[in-house]
Amino acid sequence: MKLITVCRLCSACCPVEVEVVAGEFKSARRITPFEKSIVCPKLLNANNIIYSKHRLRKPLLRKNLKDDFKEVSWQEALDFIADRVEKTKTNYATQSIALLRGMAADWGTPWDYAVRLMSSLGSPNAIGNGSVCFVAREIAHTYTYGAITIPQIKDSKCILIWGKNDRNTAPGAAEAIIHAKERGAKIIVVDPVKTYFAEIADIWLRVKPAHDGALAMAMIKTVLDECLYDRDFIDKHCLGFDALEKSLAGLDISDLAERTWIKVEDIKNAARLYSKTKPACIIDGNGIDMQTQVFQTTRALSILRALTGNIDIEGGDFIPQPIPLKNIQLKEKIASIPSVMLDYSHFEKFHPTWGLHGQSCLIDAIIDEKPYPVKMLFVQSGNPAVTMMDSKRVRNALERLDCLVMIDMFKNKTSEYAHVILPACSCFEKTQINRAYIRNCFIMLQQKVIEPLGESKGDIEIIFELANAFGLKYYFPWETVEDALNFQLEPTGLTVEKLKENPKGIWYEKPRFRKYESEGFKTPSKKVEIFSERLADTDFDPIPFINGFPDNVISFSGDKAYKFIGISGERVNCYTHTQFRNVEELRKMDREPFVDINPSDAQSLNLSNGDMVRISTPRGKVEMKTRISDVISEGVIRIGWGWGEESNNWNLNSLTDDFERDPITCTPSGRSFYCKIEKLEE
Ligand SMILES: Nc1nc2c(c(=O)[nH]1)N[C@H]1C(S)=C(S)[C@@H](COP(=O)(O)OP(=O)(O)OC[C@H]3O[C@@H](n4cnc5c(=O)[nH]c(N)nc54)[C@H](O)[C@@H]3O)O[C@H]1N2
Ligand SMILES: Nc1nc2c(c(=O)[nH]1)N[C@H]1C(S)=C(S)[C@@H](COP(=O)(O)OP(=O)(O)OC[C@H]3O[C@@H](n4cnc5c(=O)[nH]c(N)nc54)[C@H](O)[C@@H]3O)O[C@H]1N2
Ligand code: SF4
Ligand SMILES: [Mo]
Repeated sequence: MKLITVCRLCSACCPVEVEVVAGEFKSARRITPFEKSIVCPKLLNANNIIYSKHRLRKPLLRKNLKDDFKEVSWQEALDFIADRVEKTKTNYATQSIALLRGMAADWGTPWDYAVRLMSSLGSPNAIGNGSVCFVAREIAHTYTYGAITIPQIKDSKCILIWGKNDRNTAPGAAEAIIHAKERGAKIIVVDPVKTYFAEIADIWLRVKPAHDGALAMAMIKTVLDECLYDRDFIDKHCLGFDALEKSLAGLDISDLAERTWIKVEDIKNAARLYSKTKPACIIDGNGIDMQTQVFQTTRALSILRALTGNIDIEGGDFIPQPIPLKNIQLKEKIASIPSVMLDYSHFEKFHPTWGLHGQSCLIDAIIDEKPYPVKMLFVQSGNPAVTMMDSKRVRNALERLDCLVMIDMFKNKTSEYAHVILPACSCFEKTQINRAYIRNCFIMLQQKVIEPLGESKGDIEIIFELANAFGLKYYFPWETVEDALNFQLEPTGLTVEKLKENPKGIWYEKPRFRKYESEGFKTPSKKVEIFSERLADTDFDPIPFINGFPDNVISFSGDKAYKFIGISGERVNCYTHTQFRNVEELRKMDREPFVDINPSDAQSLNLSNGDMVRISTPRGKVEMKTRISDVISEGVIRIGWGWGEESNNWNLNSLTDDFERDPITCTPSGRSFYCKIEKLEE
């Protein structure tokens, strides 16, 4: 039997066709509208992931961290958790119970139920990891023109790829870029690394890591100096153009260029190509996330889109038309309780259902007990002991908890600090609606194609079980997950049944371009806010970098012993972050992590390919083999990402810092930090 569903083995959320025989997952392939399709090794090995011998099939419990886990019944696990919840409520407060979400369970409907559980329990602390992922960027887009835009890649004539590596991380988007390029679209890449698209780009700007803000402002300055902007769009729909002009007057483009390691002429050429080729879109990515200036950098890119009139047009950057699902998060119940993120007020307000993604604040609250202690934590679909910045600090925090409950398909490094692990099933064993399919007008169901393995359950169902155990059934009246999804779908007139009848997805409404002409933008002024009153009112730069350009490479108080810029390694096709290295077939494709180093640096350090090196910062160290190549420039090393699950010696986040953060999005830098490199003798 062939069934269509959504793959959620990574956040690309590809539509896939699955072959199921006698209830067993056999194989799957991506569905793509493009003639040149990309094969995904994770999907090819989905059966090896689903039926892995390491999959958790029953709940695991231990009352003390020094004991071994024992398999127990769901009832026993839930009773234990409910008892710990009661104790935490009695000894502390409901807000001392928090939930930390990684990305794997998705930010669509599964996130809604997780937040609802915390709200009904009385805690505002449902915390996601989006401050180091795209949510940080989403705030900046939203503050500029009301929503995070969607690049209309396939119809674009000029694609500016800024810190995104779609060839490895989002095959559908990569196919669209290739499709557009074959039809004559120009490609500009901004990346310190020679990626697949950098190699085939018309212009590649090899930016100094974490200096994208200065580069974006230099491009904006060129657009203004050379009158390359769309005067009509600016006059009618933008606020603060004059203020921008004024703030740029004193900027010297050669000074900006020097900061970014790029020649003035190359910056100007890129700005000219982008603004003269219409329509153009910008694909911004994780390369600017995980930077301590992600907010203002993204604001600058958003302003570049607006100046050139590329917003909400065919082939430009589309303002999405979200599917109007019912908001079930019950946040009104906890509105009066401050969250652990109280110092980041813009985060709380920017979106009705996104919620809070400042995971670093959770660690602060556990360690410093400010604004109050957090004592009990649920970790759903995440591996914070490895994926959060400054692992030592994170582990120190996890160790202090009275109780840690995990919801996961596998044991991972974070499990070392867990009392209970509830077995989650894979994406192919559960039904949900992912954010990728509600954030815009095309909706598609991730439908269950096989039954859950052993006693594992879907993430939403697990939330129902927990709610029941905590006496919160009143807030979770649904008999099944599908009933709950139907309740959320009510305002749309759609049902799960209808989505199943249309497994390839439904256009809820047709995309409407230039919506701003009749509706304005979803900002307080209804205009594109080049100048933001909201930021000015709270003493943040109302125009990006009006008060200068901080050096975003974490310098650990400027200690000169650390002179290389370390950046976070490639996301290889065969893994998702720390996942899947326990799948032998995938491991064969990529056995171990490397430190990429430029030939001239290798020569001066007397390093040959394969030599072991130690990389250190004041936070910690890693030891890996060197790989000499020009994928990175002199003075920069790229350190394998996601391997901390295999060995503490390979954990990139032992090196990173969690104290310097973006003042608006709470983002620490997992991307760029000064470090030391030493050759290890055999
Ligand atoms: N230095 C540095 N740090 C980084 C990054 C980086 O590039 N460099 N990347 C950052 C980014 S963008 C992100 S999103 C985070 C990722 O951080 P995490 O979300 O913590 O990353 P994963 O390693 O993917 O861990 C996911 C966990 O979820 C489990 N899982 C998988 N599917 C499911 C499911 O359906 N349900 C449940 N309950 N569990 C499931 C997996 O077994 C795994 O244990 O890391 C961030 N940290
Ligand atoms: N195979 C696979 N796919 C994935 C994931 C995975 O782990 N594995 N994770 C998923 C998740 S959660 C996310 S968030 C996405 C992320 O997907 P992407 O946004 O593509 O993220 P990355 O590949 O980490 O980084 C993008 C590019 O930024 C560049 N970069 C690094 N530092 C800088 C900088 O300072 N400036 C600029 N301009 N560029 C820089 C990197 O060299 C890289 O080419 O991928 C998703 N897809
Ligand atoms: S890229 Fe691969 S793993 Fe990620 S969603 Fe698509 S098919 Fe699944
Ligand atoms: Mo992410």
